[in-house]
Amino acid sequence: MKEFKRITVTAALPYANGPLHIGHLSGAYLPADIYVKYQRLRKRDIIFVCGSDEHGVAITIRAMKENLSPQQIVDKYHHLLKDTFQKMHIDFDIYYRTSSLLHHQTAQEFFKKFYDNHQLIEKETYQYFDTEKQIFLADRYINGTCPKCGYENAYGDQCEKCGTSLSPDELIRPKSALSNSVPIKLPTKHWYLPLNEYQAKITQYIDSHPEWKNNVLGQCRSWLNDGLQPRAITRDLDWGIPVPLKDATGKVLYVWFDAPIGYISATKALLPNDWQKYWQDPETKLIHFIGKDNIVFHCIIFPIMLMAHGDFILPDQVPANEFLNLEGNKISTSRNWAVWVHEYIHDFPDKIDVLRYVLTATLPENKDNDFTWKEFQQRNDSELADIYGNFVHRVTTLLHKYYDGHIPDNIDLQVIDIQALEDCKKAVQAMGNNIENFRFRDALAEMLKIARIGNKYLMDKEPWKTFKTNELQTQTTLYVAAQITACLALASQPFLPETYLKLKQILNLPDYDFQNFWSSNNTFEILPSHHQIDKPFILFEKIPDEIIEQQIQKLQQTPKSHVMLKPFKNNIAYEDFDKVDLRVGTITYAVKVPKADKLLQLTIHDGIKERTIVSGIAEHFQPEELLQKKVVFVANLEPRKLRGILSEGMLLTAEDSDGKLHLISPFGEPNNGSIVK
Ligand code: B3M
Ligand code: ZN
Repeated sequence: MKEFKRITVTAALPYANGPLHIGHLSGAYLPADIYVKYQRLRKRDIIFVCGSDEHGVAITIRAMKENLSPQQIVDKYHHLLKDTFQKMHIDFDIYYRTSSLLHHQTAQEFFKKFYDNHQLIEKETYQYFDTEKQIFLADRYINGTCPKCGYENAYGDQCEKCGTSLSPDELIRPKSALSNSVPIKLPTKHWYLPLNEYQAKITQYIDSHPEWKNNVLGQCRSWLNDGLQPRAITRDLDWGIPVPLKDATGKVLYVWFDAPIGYISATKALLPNDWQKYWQDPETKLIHFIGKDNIVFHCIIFPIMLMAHGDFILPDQVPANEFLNLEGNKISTSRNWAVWVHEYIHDFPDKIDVLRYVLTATLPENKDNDFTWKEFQQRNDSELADIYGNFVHRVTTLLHKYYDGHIPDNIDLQVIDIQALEDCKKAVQAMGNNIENFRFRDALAEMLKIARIGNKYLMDKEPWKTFKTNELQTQTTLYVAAQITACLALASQPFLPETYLKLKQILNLPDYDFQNFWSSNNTFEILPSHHQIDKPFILFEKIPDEIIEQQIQKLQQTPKSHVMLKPFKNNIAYEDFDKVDLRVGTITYAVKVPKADKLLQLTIHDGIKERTIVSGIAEHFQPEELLQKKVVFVANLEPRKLRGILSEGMLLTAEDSDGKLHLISPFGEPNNGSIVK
């Protein structure tokens, strides 16, 4: 393997349009963090950069949905993301943002260099244009019928029903998602990066990395086999980095053009005078940690951008993970089928390491994997509490019981003792080797193996028995057991940062050079004889069934928060709308429907008489607060019985993105019975 002087590690820039879920952590951030923490222990020259991806349609759609400006959206989520990473101890050297001036300049410089060197193709094409809103429509903003499955609300880039990726031209009966109008085609000019010109070079580059993961190579080869095409690197959008040319008003850089450059901008912000070393020196190893949906961008398109620029090194490794599912189903932001990391932190503030542990143990390294709350509990109880915690607790309490918390002498070292230490050392080395090769699950298993070795060693030597018969041996046993505990503490650092700190306190851990595990000597001493340790405490509590049940329930009755904007319905004739008799009324009485959590029985004065309406709003309003409120209701719905009560109409409500209902009330004071149209 080639030796490198330094390492640049990036983790995919998350879109600042929503919170992190466990799939994000296990796809990219956790493995990256373990890798970096380990390399820092080995004293390698390494930087770890990340930041929020704040451009693109993902942001503008979220902004529309939350009724905020794109800037407000990225501000809100950037801070949430940053805070969540910090609390999970994902220790970036910098967490930057692509809305920063420095990044805008860096991305524009790339574009300008390509443009000035005539490396771009300028092309006019016909694109859908919304005449009402007066803008060109991004693919996501066009709805229509899917040509494959007939689903009526497919997007211009993908049908969510059958999963086919589409282009807007393939949609049947396209319409604008912004105004619902039928878009027209207008010519617009864009700049393309001729990926096809790099086909040979990039194929050679991919071929020079047979050590990459199979899932990564597979995707790259299939793309290359299809043949590369010129790709537009600009868009008509009012949010993003302006194209730095005179005749380009209203045009911005395509988000996938600017986002990977964000890694470079982040490095510039971190090391204003030294950043080139980490991006341009061939003795630097560049590693991108990403999820599988980003493979092509990092293995083909970004490397082509770097080649085209000419001053940069290319990624040396792209250890992309597959997907993490949740309780047997795909994680879905729009259906809120997810474990949100900030909510986990809120619910389990003292179990940060437990989540890190379980996610690492179940990383989708080679194929999709499943997270279940039961497995979470089981791994916590039987691995962290029973194996890891139990070992540490036994050793530290015995040291206090027999030796007042001092590390005893080791005069009686025998083969079995030395063997235990050697085994631990081998486990640490295997752990390191696995991390270097991006096998984090195996690495974690080696860490736990140290605790297993320790437990077995104690069982074999039974110091609680020898204490009465052979005290010298007990001393040696506990000396060795203390070294194993300290070794476990050190090996835990990349995986379990909080547990490491606790152990550091309990063991009163002196500075120890982790590098010593790689030196020739087979045994090791971390805690010298006579060293005094602190009082032990429990590292991992078992998790009661109720807590797990609560999480499973929360998932199942999850409010529809973080939903995507629902697609607009198809057009209807005016006559159809006119059939609906909407009226103003006043609520004169409200009471909960017995044994129905969701229903309120309302009496509404409709201008002529009082009528009863049963409405599913009981979880959102107290009956009292509704009294004398003016509302809008459907007056001519076929009456129907709900829970034995005849309901004569329907109240109008608006459901927001968090699933909360709001009443629709008239502005002003129209009479009861006033027609709404
Ligand atoms: N924000 C896509 C994603 O979050 C994108 C990654 C950018 S990495 C340069 O999946
Ligand atoms: Zn479809």
